Amino acid sequence: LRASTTRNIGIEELLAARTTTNEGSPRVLLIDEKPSSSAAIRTKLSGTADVDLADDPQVGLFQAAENPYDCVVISTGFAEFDPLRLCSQLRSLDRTRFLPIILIAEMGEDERIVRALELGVNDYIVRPVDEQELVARLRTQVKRKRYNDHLRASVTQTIEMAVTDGLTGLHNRRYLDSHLQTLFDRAMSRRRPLSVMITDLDRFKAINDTFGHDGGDAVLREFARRLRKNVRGIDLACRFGGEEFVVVMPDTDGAIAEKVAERVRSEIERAVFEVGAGEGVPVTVSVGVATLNRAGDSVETLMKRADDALYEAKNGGRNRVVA
Ligand code: GH3
Ligand code: MG
Ligand code: MG
Ligand code: MG
Repeated sequence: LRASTTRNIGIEELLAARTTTNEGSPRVLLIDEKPSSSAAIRTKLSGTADVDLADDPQVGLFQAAENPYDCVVISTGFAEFDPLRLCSQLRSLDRTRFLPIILIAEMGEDERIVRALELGVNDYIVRPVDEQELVARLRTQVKRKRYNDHLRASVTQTIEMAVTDGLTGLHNRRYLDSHLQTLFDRAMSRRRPLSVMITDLDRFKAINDTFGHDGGDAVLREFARRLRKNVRGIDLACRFGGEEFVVVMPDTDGAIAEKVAERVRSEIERAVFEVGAGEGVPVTVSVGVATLNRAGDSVETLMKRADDALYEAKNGGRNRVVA
């Protein structure tokens, strides 16, 4: 039942990401100082690609970093600038690290070509430039680049899905487990405060019973939205499981954490939650807060204290914060 109502994540999204290939005309940046040469190359590529021209290597470098090109074509023979330096600059910038580079070399420049290939140039062509050869080499590079872009995007997406809760879009428990220790260690070594709060919706079973599982899910999504709105960007908010959420707050002492928790509690109580067509249901939440402030504290003791505080909030009548 859960799987059918939770946002469908997984293989379908991955497949979708892989089949939406970018089929537009390749965008090429030609870096060439000589107008006669650049005009000739441009003509040869005119039916294949949209070509921008940079007649200055440094301007070209900047342009390549700022625009979504599919390939850079560098013509050798700059008067005062080593084209190989341009190649290594392109390879050292994050924005152009994976951008294909094709070098157009003069006949007899074998040594320079070898060095260029060592620097990460993907392919080269020797003058006089044969149009069909240039087009074929360009197409190969663009195809490879686009395929790699898609692989990179789907790997990124897979990683994001693995640490995201599908229902609420918050981080999931796996992400919390892998980051809490890091945040804890950082706070310890910098002698900075660190607080956590655990929230648990009150009488949530009754919401499910009355409005169905989908109604319950709608409440969870809205709860997550209000929670996120009331904590800072650097706070780590996650769905811990079911209707329990955890927020880790770096650089936050107990007094501030309690205020944040109280703000969350009152924002939940303040307005009814929509469940289906125009139906509003009042929701409340109980919150336990704990702060890293004891010698010998660990992630486990900190979480235990927050959990004990939550238990106390429940026992004390719910819809309250215990810090
Ligand atoms: P209280 O916390 O105030 O003691 O009462 P409660 O009714 O909230 O009690 P409990 O924490 O035991 O119940 C949580 C319920 O949340 C049980 C489970 O069916 C429901 N639940 C867990 N995960 C989901 C989910 O993803 N969607 C929906 N709709 N319900 C869920
Ligand atoms: Mg619970
Ligand atoms: Mg419970
Ligand atoms: Mg509950």
